Amino acid sequence: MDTSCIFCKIASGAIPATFLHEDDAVVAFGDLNPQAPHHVLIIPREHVVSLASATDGHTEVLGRLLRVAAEIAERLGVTDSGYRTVINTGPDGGQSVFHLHVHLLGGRPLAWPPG
Ligand code: DGP
Repeated sequence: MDTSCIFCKIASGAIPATFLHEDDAVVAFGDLNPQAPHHVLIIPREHVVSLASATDGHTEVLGRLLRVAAEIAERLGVTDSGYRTVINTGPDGGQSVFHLHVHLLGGRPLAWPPG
């Protein structure tokens, strides 16, 4: 745990949040600044700064993040309409919180390419 990391504090329960999913490795909660009717963040409990700093040792949890995203999408009822999963990495990727997270966005058509 990185005591200065907001997502570590959420994952540990130090900052209260409503989890849409929690298990030993992963938690999911709503984005503070939603960009779609459904906007969920899925994060590892472990403090991993970004996708760029993940290692082969994180292969299982990386897969788990995506499986949990698909399970939540199913529960939210957006599997058929579709949704987007995004991992922003580093400055050009638009990453603003330096704890690896997958965005799950759904509930409206999403433009491509992104800005
Ligand atoms: P990114 O730009 O990819 O690093 O996305 C970070 C997201 O995290 C952004 O959409 C806003 C969200 N966020 C930042 N701080 C908090 C917080 O304290 N709680 C929640 N739920 N979301 C947060």
